[in-house]
Amino acid sequence: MNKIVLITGATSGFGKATAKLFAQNGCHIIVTGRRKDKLIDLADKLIDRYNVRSLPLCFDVRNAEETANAIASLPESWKKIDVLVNNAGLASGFSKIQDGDIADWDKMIDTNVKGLLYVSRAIMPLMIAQKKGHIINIGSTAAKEVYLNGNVYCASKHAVDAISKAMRIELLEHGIKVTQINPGAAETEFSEVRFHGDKEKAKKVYEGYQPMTAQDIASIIYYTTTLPDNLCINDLIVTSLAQANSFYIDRK
Ligand code: NDP
Ligand code: 8X3
Repeated sequence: MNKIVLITGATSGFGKATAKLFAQNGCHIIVTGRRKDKLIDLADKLIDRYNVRSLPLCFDVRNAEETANAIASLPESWKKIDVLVNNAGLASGFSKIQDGDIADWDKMIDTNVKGLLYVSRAIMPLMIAQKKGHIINIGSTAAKEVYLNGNVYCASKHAVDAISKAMRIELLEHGIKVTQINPGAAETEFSEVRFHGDKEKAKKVYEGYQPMTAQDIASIIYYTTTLPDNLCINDLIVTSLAQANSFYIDRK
């Protein structure tokens, strides 16, 4: 495939699995995240296993300046980004608004909404200059529905939904594809982060049914990049067979 792909949040979960799958298919990968050791380790593995180029780029998407500087620091050959996967994100906390922790809200809004914007703001001009590109925003079923205690996380993902729609309109004349993928429950570090490291609570989220895996989501992300140039999957919801939506999971 030989494309250059930049993936945010590649140290874990969907991002890591996506980096591996694109590399397996011959793409060159810029892996980003905050955990430098994991980024370096992943980039080394991609190079060794798949014989592709890979560049670790460590930055916190919540920091506008750090993000802009990191993208600007890319060597010119790496700036020809074909695919941007805006995946970095998190849920933090699970309580009603009246009981909510404001630090959790800031974290989610700063990462899921502002971080996605900062990364996109830095990369969209590069794609526009190339007159091609594909932006894949990771939404959620929480971008489409609101569930009890999901409030600010759902709001942040609804914002991603609006941003994807805006990008699609504004990038139309530049021939740049914008895809939003909205997964339901998938077992990654996501729930552990949401429950602030409480592994027991995190495990319960996935009990009694078969949740999706990071590899499942990676295969869907990859698939959307394999369509002919004139086709774009705009918006896609994907859940495990046991999940109907945010409210109904068939737990045995
Ligand atoms: P993980 O917790 O496994 O991975 C999250 C990734 O985001 C990590 O690589 C983390 O890297 C990165 N990240 C978080 N905060 C920042 C930050 N401030 N700056 C840079 N990178 C950051 O979760 P998932 O793989 O499950 O989640 C990926 C995306 O998918 C998120 O947007 C999430 O909201 C969404 N999603 C997840 C679902 C699920 O059930 N798992 C379902 C629907 C959507 P690091 O810590 O190294 O910075
Ligand atoms: C992650 C899925 O149901 O926890 O976005 O919101 S859910």
